[in-house]
Amino acid sequence: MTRETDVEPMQGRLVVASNRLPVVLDRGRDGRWRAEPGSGGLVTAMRPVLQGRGGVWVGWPGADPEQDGTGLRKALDELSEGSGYSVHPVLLTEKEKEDFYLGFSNQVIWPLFHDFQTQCNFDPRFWETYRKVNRKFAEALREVSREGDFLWVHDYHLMSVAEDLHALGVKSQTGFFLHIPFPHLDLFVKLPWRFSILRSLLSFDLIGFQSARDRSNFLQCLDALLPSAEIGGKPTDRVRLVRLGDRHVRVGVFPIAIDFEEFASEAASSEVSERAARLRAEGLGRKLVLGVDRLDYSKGVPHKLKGFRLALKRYPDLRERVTLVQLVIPSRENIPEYERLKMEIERLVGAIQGEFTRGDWAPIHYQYGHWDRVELLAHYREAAVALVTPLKDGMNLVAKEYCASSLEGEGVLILSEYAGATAQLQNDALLVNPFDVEGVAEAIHEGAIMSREDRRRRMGSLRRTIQDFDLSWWVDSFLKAAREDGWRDLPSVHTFQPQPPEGFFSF
Ligand code: ADQ
Repeated sequence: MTRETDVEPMQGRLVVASNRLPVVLDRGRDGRWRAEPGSGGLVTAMRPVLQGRGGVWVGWPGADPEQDGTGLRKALDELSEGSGYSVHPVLLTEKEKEDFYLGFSNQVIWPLFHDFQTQCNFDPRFWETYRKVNRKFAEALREVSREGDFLWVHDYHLMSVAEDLHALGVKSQTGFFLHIPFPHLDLFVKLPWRFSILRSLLSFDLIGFQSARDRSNFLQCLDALLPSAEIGGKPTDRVRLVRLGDRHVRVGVFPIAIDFEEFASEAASSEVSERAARLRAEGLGRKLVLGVDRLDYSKGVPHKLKGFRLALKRYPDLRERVTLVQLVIPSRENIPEYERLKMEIERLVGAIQGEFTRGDWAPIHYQYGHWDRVELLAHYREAAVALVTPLKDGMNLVAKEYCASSLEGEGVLILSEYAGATAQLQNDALLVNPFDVEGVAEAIHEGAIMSREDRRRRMGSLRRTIQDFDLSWWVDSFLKAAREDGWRDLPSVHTFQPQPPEGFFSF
C-alpha cells in the first residue's frame, strides 16, 4: 500500500495483535538472529498505517525462544527501530504451540468454521491452552498499550483476548477481525465452548467479518443463544449495532482487500514480463488454467481436479489445448489430515496424467512448494483462466490478486460460490458450486472458449471493483467503524445468494 490512510487520526496509537508477527526470522551462520519484515495481506495492509501513526505489533515471532531468547528480542528491536513502529513478541512453549496453534486453532476452530465438523478434535486440553495463550496475548497488550490506544486483534487464534483485557482492567477500545468464515448456527452449537466463545467475541467493541454471510451466521447464533441481545439495523448495513444491556457492540462487514496498484505495477515489471513471456513460449500456444492453493481441505483441490478431469472427458477439444498448472503451498504438515489430503491430490493428479497425457502434452503441471513473487505474478499474468474453487473461504486473496495482475484484461476468473470474494465479484466471475463436478467442468470449458470481448468486459469490471475496494479502503472502513460516529456513512454491503437460471421456477 502506497498511500496513507485517509481516516482522521484516532487519538492514541494503533496496537495490532495477530498470532504471527510480521517478520521472517533467520539465524545467520554466526548464530545471530536476523529479523526481516514479512509479506502477505495483513502485513501489507497494516504496515503503512502503523508507520504513519506509530504503533505496536504484538505476536508470536515464529521461532523457538528457548534457544536464544535475548538474541531474538535484540533482532526484533533492531527491526522496530527501522520501521517506525515497534514489534513485541509473545513467546510460546512447545506445548503451547501444539495445543493452542495446531490443537484448538487448527483442529477445532478452523475445521468447524469451514463446515468440516467431522474433522474436529474437541480435546479439552486444547481449550485450556487456548485460553492460557490468549491471556498471554492480553498481558502483552496490557504491557505495551496506553490509555487512548486502539487495539486491533486479528483472527480465530485470538478470539478471547478482549475478555482477558477486561479482566486485566485494560480500558482501551478494541476491535477484532475474523479472517475466516463464521459458521451457521447448526454447526456453531456443536462447539463445547460455544457460549464462552460468544461471550469472548462480545467483549470486543467492534467485530468485523469478511462477508454478509458470516455476519448473518454470527447474528443468528447470537439471536438463538443470547436472546436478550438486541440486534439493530438491516442486513445490508455496513455496521450493525448489538445492544447488551448498557453495552453496545458494533458488528461490521469488511471484505479484506489487496493493494491493487502494487500488484498491477509489479506484474508490469520487466522481470515478471520476461518470466511471463517464457511461460508463454514453454506453453506452446496452449491455454494456461491456474490453481494456487494452500494445502488445506477447505480449498477443495480434489474437487477441482475431478472437475478438470470431467472437462477433458466431455470436451475433447480441450485436450492438448489447455494445461492446468496447480501450485499447492505446504501448510500445517504436522496435522495428519493434511498429509492424507496431499496423498489424495497426488493420486488424482497421477490418474489424470495417466488417462490423458499424449505426446508432449501433459494435462497437469503439479507443483508442491513455494513460488517467489515473480513466479507467482508471472503465472497470474499469463493464466487464461484462474480456477479458484474453495469449498469454503473467508475471502480468498488469490482471486483478487489474479485479477489485479491480469494486465491485458483478458483472463477469466472461475470462482466458487463459497468464497467470501463472491459477494463482491459475482457479476463478472464465472460462478461455480465446487461440489458440482459437472458445473465445474462446464465452467472450465466456457472459460476456455469465451470470446475476447466477453473476457475483456468481465475482467475490466472485476479489476475496477477490486481497485475501488482496495486495501486502504479496507483499513479505513474498519477504523472508521471503530470511531464514535464514523460508521454511519459507510457504503452498504454486497450480499450473495445462488440464483436459478431464468424462468426455472415458472410453474
Ligand atoms: P489463506 O487461507 O491463506 O488466508 P488466501 O486468501 O487464498 O488464503 O491467501 C493465500 C495467500 O498466499 C495469497 O495472498 C497468495 O499470494 C499467497 N501465496 C501465494 N503463493 C505463495 C507462495 N508460494 N508462498 C507464500 N504465499 C503464497 C486466510 C483466509 C482467507 C482470507 C485470508 C486473508 O483463509 O479466506 O482471504 O486469510 O484474510
